[in-house]
Amino acid sequence: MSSILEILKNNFDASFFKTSKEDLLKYGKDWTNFIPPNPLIIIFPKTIFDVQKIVQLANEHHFVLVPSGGRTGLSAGAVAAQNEVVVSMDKMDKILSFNELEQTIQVEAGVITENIKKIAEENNLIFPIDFASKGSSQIGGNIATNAGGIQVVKYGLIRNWVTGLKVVTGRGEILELNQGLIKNATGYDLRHLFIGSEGTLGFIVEATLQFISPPKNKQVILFGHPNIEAVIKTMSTFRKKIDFLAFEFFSDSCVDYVMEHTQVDTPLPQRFPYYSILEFESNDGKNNDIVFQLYQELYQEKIILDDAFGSDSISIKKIWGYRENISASISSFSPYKNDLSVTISNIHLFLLEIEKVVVNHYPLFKILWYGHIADGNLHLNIIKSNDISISEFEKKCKEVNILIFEIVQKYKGSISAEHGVGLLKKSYLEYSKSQEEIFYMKMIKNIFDPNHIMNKGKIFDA
Ligand code: S2G
Ligand code: ZN
Repeated sequence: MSSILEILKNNFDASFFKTSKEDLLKYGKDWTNFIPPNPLIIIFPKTIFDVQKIVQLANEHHFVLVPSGGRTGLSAGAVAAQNEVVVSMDKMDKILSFNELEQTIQVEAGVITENIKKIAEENNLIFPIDFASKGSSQIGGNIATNAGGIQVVKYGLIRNWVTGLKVVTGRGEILELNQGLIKNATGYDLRHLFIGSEGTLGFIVEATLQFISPPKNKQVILFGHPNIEAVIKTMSTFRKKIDFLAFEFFSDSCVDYVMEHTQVDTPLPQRFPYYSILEFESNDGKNNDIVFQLYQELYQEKIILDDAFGSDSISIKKIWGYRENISASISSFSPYKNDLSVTISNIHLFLLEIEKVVVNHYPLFKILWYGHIADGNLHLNIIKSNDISISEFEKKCKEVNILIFEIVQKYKGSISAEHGVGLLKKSYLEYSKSQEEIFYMKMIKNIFDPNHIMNKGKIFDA
């Protein structure tokens, strides 16, 4: 290890490094809590050529690099537990250009997501990727995990909004992928291999991102429901008649945490087992009429039991707060997270089957359901009861994971809908990917990173 430090310090001056115990702990991990960080050193490249030099040294001297962005990951994709060299993009945070005609922005990988969204809004546009961690996540990490968030049902995943990508491959080559073109039919689109690659093929160092005109006159309604079937029935009823911007759900068990953490009152005068949030454009009131008529039908059928409507920014923010603040409100309780997805028609039976398994095995644990139900994506968070230790809790959760993932496999679902595989979900990959698919992924890894210096051990053991 000392020779690696020597090699790095012979090539970069002290301003490039952080080595204190606090910094090693801080930069050696992400938002996951179950794997202790143990990095060798943290290095902060300032240019693409610094990144290229680091990759070349890693190949020559065979040491592993862990790319690090905003460190908001939830599958330990940015955890350095094996004395790796963490390469933080914090100092590669320049906004390079904004193209008014193309409505695109060119940024370095270390730019904070929210700053990109602000620049779009300053130009009367939006960057249509929205999630709770946007204030600390970096765009490079969002792209490396193909981030989603609450507007995927309308705008898709970040993959749809990356028109150009500059990368340093695991071989140390700089590739400029797609150069911002809308159309480019010249063979394999390598950009899409790097999007979602979790830092295992190389470093994302720059991106060209597409902005779009904002929706007009957003309307938001929070509904109270008797059960999950009612949530699904509400989603499918509205989906048939309007092109909504978002449809999210959460169980009542989430509400206590959000009320405690954000000091808000109850979402509705009465508490209900489930809630959903519908966001849509008014469309000169036409959609409001449709929604109101459908609401009345669903209310008659007791599918919807109550509602709270928001059309001004304050009420919209308050309503979204019940959903967007769940993750932050529960994080201090070290929840065991599962981020699952199935096709939409399977959600109802899938959720009920998982809930049955979880309740049978976790009678004392709190079960929190929330997520992007219109994408088929459910976030299952288990909160530990006070009667057992964290390690006992994690052991029990891992035991039940097998039963949960068998149900995922039965419904041909995904063991990780949007948070990536990283280290936490690696041992369950086969529940969602065939042996043949994993073989091809490993072959692709060998092409871009033949010496396995890039985030070794993440997603799979190459
Ligand atoms: C969400 C955020 C991370 C979490 O709230 O949609 O993806 O807590 C999550 O699961
Ligand atoms: Zn999510």
